[in-house]
Amino acid sequence: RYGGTIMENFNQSLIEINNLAKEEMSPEMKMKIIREITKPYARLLTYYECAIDEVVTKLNILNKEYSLNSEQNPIDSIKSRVKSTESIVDKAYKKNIPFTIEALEANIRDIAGVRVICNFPEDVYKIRDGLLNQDDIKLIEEKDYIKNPKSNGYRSLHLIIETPIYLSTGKRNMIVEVQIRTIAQNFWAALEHQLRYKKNIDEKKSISIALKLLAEESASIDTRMELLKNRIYKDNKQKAD
Ligand code: 0O2
Repeated sequence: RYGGTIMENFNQSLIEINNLAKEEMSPEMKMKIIREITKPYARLLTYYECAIDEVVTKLNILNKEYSLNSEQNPIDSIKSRVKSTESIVDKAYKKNIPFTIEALEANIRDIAGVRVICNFPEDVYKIRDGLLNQDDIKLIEEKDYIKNPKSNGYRSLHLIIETPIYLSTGKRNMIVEVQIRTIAQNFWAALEHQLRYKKNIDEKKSISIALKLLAEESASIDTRMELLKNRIYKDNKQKAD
């Protein structure tokens, strides 16, 4: 797909890298992998950026349409990113994925990531349904960490979807990971993510318990806020009728 001698050289260096024993991964080697992988990967990165643009447009349209119907925006904000090459190399190395463009594309499904922050829990599923109802979106996998939170308390709805981008040469299907969660779930996840990278903590166990309790408290706030919102809207609707 990428053709020519660059690809042949690239594949040769990848074979060399793949032949290395795990313990031989030095910082210099990591930099070599990053450099070798960058050229052919740049084209792929652009395709992932295009796929993100497609998905974000779809989400913005849904948000506008839902607000027309109900005077409420289900989406607070949307963030997106293409995974850095360094993170890709780290993930591939950890999961024993060969360092070839084809293998990376087939096995790392969060190279393109879109995070949708919703106001209320029911908005998460509204956005999910609105997105998956579209003809050109194919659901590959769904992980519902809201209905089934992770053992540390993490809550979020993850969708791995396939979406087409239209190039001058034709259609190309791309994989995008969409994480949908509430403001409260996002607040918790962002702080937990920061704390997770703090090494050498003495009270690891009690901190994990505290984080889990905080996740449960914020889930309870989400539920109560949603009940309140539904009361307010019901009240307003009755007055209008
Ligand atoms: P980053 O830097 O956020 O991109 P997979 O991606 O399917 O190979 P996994 O772990 O089975 O790996 O996927 P899963 O469970 O869907 O989680 C993928 C992403 O969800 C993570 O990406 C995080 O963004 C987020 N996530 C999952 N669990 C947690 C958690 O406990 N706390 C927080 N804060 N975020 C979480 P990456 O690749 O870890 O990193």
